[in-house]
Amino acid sequence: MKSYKEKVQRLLDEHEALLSRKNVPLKYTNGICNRYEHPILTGAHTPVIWRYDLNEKTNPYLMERIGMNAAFNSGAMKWNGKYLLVVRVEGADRKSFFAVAESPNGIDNFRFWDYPITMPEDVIPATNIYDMRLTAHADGWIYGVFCAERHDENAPAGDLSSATATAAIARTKDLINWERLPDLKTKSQQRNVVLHPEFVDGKYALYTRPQDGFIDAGSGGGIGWALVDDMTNAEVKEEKIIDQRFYHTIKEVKNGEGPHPIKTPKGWLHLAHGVRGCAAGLRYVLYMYMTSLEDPTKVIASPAGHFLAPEGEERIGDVSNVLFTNGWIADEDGKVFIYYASSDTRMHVATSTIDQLVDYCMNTPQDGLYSHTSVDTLNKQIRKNLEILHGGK
Ligand code: M1P
Repeated sequence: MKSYKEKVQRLLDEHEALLSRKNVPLKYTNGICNRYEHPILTGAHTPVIWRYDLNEKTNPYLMERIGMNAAFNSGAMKWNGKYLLVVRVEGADRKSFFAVAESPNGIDNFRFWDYPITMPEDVIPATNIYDMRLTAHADGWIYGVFCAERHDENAPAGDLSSATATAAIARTKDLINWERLPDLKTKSQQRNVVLHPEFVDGKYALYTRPQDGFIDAGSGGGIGWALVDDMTNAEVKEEKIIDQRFYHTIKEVKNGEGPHPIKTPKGWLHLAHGVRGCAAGLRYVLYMYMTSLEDPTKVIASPAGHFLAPEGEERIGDVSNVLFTNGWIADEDGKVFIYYASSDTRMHVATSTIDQLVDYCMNTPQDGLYSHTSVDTLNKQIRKNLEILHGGK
């Protein structure tokens, strides 16, 4: 019979084994990026001290008192040489909150800081907050822009599902103490709002995702662009759609900017999610595009189709058939760590380089939007390859 102390030690040891598990790249790669063997974070990675009351008197059965359901949709940044994620942790009570996890190498050994982030509330408290995009802005602040969800007060009596989505804004210098700024003022509901890292024409620039309803983009949708004067009282006065939705593509139903774009000598490199509907429900995949350095609203590269789609266990979870991203880190040597979540359940990493991703964007054929244009594109490549293999015979 194990003593209480021994049982606690066993919990801690098992948790440590999970946290320190080595992560290795999968052998198969499509030349664009590498996936890894294990998820980097799950609900089980959250600290034992969050989930268990370790006092024998108040928890004699050593039960999990506060369940942690999932760890997903994480913002990312390099901070004091460490790879940092601001994770969307979801408790068993379905509430999401933010918590920082850090890793020495970006691919394994992610460990949560002892305390989650205590995010100050806005004037009207949000029921749920999630999906933070981090931006270390040229103005010296680190901004976190995230979704604040509230029950729709105009919903008919008894409708406890209708909600509203607003872009919430907070800023920090140390990722511990956050100053909450007023939510973004805008005509429509908003999710997936992302702050561009540089001033544009002396203003702050936001990627937006106007939407008619909480889930439906409706007549809205597309990735928008808006300039705002002041982040302490941010208001979208004009919004221009820079990346449209199209019929019968991976972003037919809706799309949304992922993390803020990475600046490269050839243009801004963007990672986003696209959504389409099917009999099984919504399918979320990741895609890329590039915009011009001179005019960040001008799309200069738009490879067809998805960059990453759910595979294997990624397909299954609380909201199946979903990949979502809101964080990536570009190292000085050009290595890129792409942090993505699968099925609203767990976090993964894939690695690539700026050169590979720019090549992917610039040289992957665009979507011609018709079956016959896809066949034309394919035929061109086949002809060129036959020439190489058989010298034109
Ligand atoms: O459940 C999939 C995703 O759905 C929403 O994203 P979007 O509005 O872009 O479709 C968000 O709730 C997101 O957190 C979630 O992962």
